[in-house]
Amino acid sequence: MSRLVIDPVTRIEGHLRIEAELEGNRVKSAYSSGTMVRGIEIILKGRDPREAWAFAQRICGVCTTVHAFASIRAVEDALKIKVPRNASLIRKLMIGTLFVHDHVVHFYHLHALDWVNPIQALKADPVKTSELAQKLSDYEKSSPSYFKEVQDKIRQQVERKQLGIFSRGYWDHPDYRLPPEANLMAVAHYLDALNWQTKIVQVHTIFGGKNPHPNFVVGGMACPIDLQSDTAINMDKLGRIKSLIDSMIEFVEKVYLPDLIAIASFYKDWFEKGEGVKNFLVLGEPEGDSHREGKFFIPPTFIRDRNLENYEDVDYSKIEEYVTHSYYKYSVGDERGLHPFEGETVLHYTGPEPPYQQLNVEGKYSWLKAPRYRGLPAEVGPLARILALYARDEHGARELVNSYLSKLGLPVNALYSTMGRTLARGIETYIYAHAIRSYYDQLVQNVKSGDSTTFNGEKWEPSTWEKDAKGLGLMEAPRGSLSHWVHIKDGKIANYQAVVPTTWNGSPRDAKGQPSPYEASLVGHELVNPKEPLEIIRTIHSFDPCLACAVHLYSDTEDTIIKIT
Ligand code: NFE
Ligand code: MG
Repeated sequence: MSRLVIDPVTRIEGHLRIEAELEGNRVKSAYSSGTMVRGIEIILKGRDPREAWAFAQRICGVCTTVHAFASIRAVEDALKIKVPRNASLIRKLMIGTLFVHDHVVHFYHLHALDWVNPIQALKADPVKTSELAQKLSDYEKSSPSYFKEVQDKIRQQVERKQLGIFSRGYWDHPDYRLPPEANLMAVAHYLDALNWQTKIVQVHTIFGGKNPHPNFVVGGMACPIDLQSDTAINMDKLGRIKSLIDSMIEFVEKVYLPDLIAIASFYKDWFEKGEGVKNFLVLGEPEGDSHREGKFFIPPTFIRDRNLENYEDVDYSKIEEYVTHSYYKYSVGDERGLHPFEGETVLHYTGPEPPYQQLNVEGKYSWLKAPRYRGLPAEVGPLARILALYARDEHGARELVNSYLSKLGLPVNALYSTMGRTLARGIETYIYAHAIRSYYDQLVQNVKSGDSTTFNGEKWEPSTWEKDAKGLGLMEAPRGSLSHWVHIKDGKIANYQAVVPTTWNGSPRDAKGQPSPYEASLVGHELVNPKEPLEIIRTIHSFDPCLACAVHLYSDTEDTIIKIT
């Protein structure tokens, strides 16, 4: 038995270490460790809840906006504030844009090079590449000269031995299977997507002033609508939004999804590997802004042991976080889980002195807590959401899944895998891209009917608030279910907890020793060459890790950071 260490895992956000025990070249067990601590939850304590979003948003710069929305929704829930319809629709437009942006960036810039080899693109014939691209879709950039230009760019980099963004890949690994033309097409789209993504975030800059970290406000949106004004949201700006939405739909339909299917067709065995924990959880994306209205764009759903027929509704009181194998200490002992409203965050580092060779996986080994639902580990994210929509037959998910899987000649069970996760993310992007168009139409209709309110100041004054209030803010973020839990007392934040997608998926083991989705998904992987553990990277990347989201507290002086009672 030998121990393989990957630290840091790259092309993710934050600091992730994977240790795997190998028997020969086969992964027998795996451990996932967040190796960085930061400080946000503690900073919120004692602050005005109306400004919490601005701090919470800084938890992460990748899923920019989601922590702001979860925070705003938690505070609005606690203070029972109703959001004007325009503001709700604008938020939905921004959330949808984030999904399309984030998933496309993940596919090309964080995940594609696990399957695509840019060096082999040099052997491609640009004419044949153009033919291939035109067979897959009628995207306008598909001429032989376009692909030749991209190829010349890569050749220059290789000849100067300055690979830049493509440096340090495992380019000699034998399991890169695409023909040269497919490699060239995918690399061209990698570069194209880099440009495209800078444009579509304008949806955020128009409504929120900037990106990352747009401006928001509890109770509505900070952008005024006035069709006669030059500076407010007017017809000009709405027209710009419309063309950005068209560009998103075009890119998803003509570039992202065709590339995804083309690449996946060479890696069909990856629809049988990397399955994870068999339980899937969606805490829910409200149709408006409050989960209390009971209407959901993505309904709260728990799927136990892959049982799609008997999916379950979600009981939010059944969420608990464990610290048995995490660098924290609970007053009730480290074997028990705590609900986020009763959560404690007391740092307790018992790991080896860095730099170290190996984690002590029998004891504590990660800065991530271990959230569990009804005591079970559960995968959150695009695959969980697509399974929930498939089970409930909503948003056309069944037809979409069946049609993409049938192109590949695969059954529904193929979703429970590394490539299945990647496909689910693509299908979800399609659903969100089309939803944005409908939110846009609703917004324009509402504005044209004479309603221009984005903020009405309802309950802005702390004197109107209840003395003691608790709120839950739900937000399906690109990587999965995000929940913010706030306790407001006498106008100030008494306690704040965020339970985050990457914490669900990338946690360490819990009190029962149950592995997390990351840990379970690696077992059984056969490595061609343990010195280049591409197989592990493929599966870990399929979850799209973000460790900054998952660990977000810090103290260098105090032992006790935050205690929620
Ligand atoms: Ni930092 Fe995040 C998303 C959130 S993942 S990217 O999506 O919330 O833990
Ligand atoms: Mg937390």
